[in-house]
Amino acid sequence: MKDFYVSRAGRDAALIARCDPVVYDQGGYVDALTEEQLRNYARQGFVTLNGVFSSREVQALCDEAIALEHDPSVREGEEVIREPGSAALRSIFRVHELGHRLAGLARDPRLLNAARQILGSEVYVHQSRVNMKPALDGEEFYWHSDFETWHVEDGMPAMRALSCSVLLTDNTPFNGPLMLIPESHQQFVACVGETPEDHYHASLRRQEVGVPDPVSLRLLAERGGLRSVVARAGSVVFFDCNTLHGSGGNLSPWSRSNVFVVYNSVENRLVAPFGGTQPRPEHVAARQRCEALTPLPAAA
Ligand code: 6CS
Ligand code: FE
Repeated sequence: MKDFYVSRAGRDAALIARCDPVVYDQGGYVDALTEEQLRNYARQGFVTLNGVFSSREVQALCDEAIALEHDPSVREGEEVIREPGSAALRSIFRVHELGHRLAGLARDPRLLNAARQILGSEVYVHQSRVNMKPALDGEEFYWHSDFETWHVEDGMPAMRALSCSVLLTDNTPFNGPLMLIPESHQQFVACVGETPEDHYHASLRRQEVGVPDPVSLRLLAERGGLRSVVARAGSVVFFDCNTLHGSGGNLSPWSRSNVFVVYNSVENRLVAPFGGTQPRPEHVAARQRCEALTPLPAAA
């Protein structure tokens, strides 16, 4: 399969123009987002919807995430990633299979139908996680394109996937809110460096390989600016697999917890990693369990 997005191939950094649509089938596959929301998503590479989930729904999801965080069998499992500078929990992966309410969230029509509309097909969960960003301890997620990793290390062929971040706590200017570079989804930043074997053990704690070079970052930030998603719990951010994003450390005394569900098109299932390394495990990149999801009935 031709590789349109060569990265980490021992060459200099480069910007490669995206050759995949952003919104497939002009959003005609299913009705979910408004015309304006779709336009915003296509133009800037993300869209924020405020007040999607009620405080009762958010509280129930929070309770489940906290229960997972304190569950001894989960804490010892491979799905748990700890902070680089402490033993505090940074992320729990595969939460859509570990938690009942989180499983329902992945099939909630408010999320799933938007993903089906944008990706123009049926979809499955490529990856899910809760990023806990604990109070005073949660370190940054450096700037990156998820697609660069999912293409090179997971074998995701095309840019036909998106992340849906549901805010479980208020995201404030002080607790490390998600930051994005508008319009950066239109350029693939080819990264320098080689991928170490089993790279995910390090990269999920602190990513240093497969991150954009400062010149490319500056160029794309000068073109599109920087946007920080400061929003209330219950808000949702949909962002394209190739939109550059990151988040700062949490210096506030309150944790910032967001759950991420990554939807991939069933037309874009993983092949052999384009970087030539061993495929990453199932809890980080689904290969076995990738049947199309059916939306749950809308909440009454
Ligand atoms: O490697 C990955 O799949 C993960 N890394 C980052 C920094 N974002 C996406 C994903 O959680
Ligand atoms: Fe990411």
